[in-house]
Amino acid sequence: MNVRNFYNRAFNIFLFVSLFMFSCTPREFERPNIILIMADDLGYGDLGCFGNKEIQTPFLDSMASEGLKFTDFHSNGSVCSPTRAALLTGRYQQRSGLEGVIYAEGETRQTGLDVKELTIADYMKSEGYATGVVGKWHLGYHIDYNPIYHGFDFFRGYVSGNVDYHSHLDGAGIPDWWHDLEKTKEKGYVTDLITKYSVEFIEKNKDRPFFLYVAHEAPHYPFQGRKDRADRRLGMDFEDHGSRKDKKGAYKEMIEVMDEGIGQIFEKLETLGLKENTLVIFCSDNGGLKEVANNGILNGAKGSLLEGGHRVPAIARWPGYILPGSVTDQTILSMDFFPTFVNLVKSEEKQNLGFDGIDITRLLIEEKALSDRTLFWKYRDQKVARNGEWKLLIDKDTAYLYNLEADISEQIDLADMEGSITSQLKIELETWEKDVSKGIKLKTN
Ligand SMILES: [Ca+2]
Repeated sequence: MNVRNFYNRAFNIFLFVSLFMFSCTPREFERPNIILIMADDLGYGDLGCFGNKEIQTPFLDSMASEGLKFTDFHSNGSVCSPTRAALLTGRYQQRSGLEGVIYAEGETRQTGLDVKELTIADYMKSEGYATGVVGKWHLGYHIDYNPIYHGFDFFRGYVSGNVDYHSHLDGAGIPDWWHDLEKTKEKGYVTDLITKYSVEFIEKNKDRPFFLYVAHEAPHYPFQGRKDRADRRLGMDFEDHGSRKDKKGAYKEMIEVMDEGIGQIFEKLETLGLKENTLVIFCSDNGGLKEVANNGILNGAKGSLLEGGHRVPAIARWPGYILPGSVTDQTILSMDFFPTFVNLVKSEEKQNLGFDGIDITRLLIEEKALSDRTLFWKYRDQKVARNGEWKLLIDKDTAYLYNLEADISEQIDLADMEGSITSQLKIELETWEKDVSKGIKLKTN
C-alpha cells in the first residue's frame, strides 16, 4: 500500500466511524418549533425569489437567501381542499376521499376530513407541542370537522374556501370567522388578522415547543386590498371575485401584504430568540389562477394537471441546519412534510404511520438526493404519473408524455416516440389508482 492509499483508507475509516457515531446519536438536533406557511393560489412566478419583477416580496426573498429554495415542489392537488388533506395527513388525498373541492354550496358542504384521520396536529400534540392553525381550513364546514377536533389547540380563521377579506362572509354569503369552536364577529382585513394571531400564538407559546400552521387566504379571490370595501354583505348578491376593477393591482397588493405579515412573524421569532430553533416552511396550495397569476414559464394554471396547476413556490429556513442560499431541484410534494416533521420531533421510533409522503430531513440539512419514486396526481378527467424527468399526463383518455428536464413548458408530446416509458408509467398509474381507492368513496366534485 502506498502512502496515498494509506491516507485514503485511514480517511475512509475515520469517515465511517464518524458517520456511525453520528447515526447512533439519539438526537442530532434539538426538536425545532415548526411554522408551516401556505399561500392560497400563489403561482410559480409570483415571488421575487422566483423571478417576479413587479410584486415586492422582500421577506420571502430574504427567507430564500437564508434558506433553501425548491424549484420542483408540487402541491398534491391543483385545487385547495385536496392539497390540504394531503398536507395534513401525509397521504394522497384520495385515501381520505377528498380528491375534489369542498364547496360552500351544494352537497359537498356537508363533507370534510374524517376526524379519525391522523393529522400533523394530532401527532405534534401527542409529542407535547402546542398546535395552532390560523387562516383557511377548507377541510369541512360543519363544526364536526373543525380544526379543534383535528388536533389543533388554537384556531383563528375560516372553514370555507374563501371569505370576503373585510366582512368574512363565505362564497355562499354565510359569516365564516371562528375562534376555536365559536363563530365570532371580528373586524379586520383577513391577511392582517392572520398575522396578528400568528404572532400572538408564537408569543403565547414561546416557552414550549409549538407547531403553527399559517394558512393564508392571499392571493385567492375575492381580489381586495386593505383599503377596499367589503363586497359580500348579508342577504345581498355579490361577485365571487369581488367588485374591484383592477384585479391585477389588487392581486399584487394581496401578495405584498402577506409578505409583510410573514416579515412580522420573522421579527417576532427574532425578538423572542426563537429564530435559530424554528423551522419555517413556505409553500402554495396549488398553481396560480389564469386571469391574475404569474405561473412563470409553466403551461397550465390552477385546476390543471399541467405543471402550472401544481408546481408552486416553496422555501424552507432553519438557521444552522439548512445552508443559506441553497436551491434544490428534487421533486417534493405537500404530503412529504408530515413524515419529515415526525422524524424531526419524535421522542421514540415510530411504527409505520401509513404515509405516502417521505421524510426529507436529509435533503433539508445535507442536500442529499432522494431515492427514485413515481408520484401521482389525479383531478377530474386528468391523471399524472411522474418519475424523474418523465411525466405522463392522461387527459380525457389521451396520453401525453413530457420530458420536464428538456421541456418544462410541456410543449412536445413524446408518448409515441417513447412508447415503453409511456406504457410503464401507465401501468404504475393504474396500480396506484387501485391502491388509493381501496375502501374509499370518492367525492369527485
Ligand atoms: Ca388554493
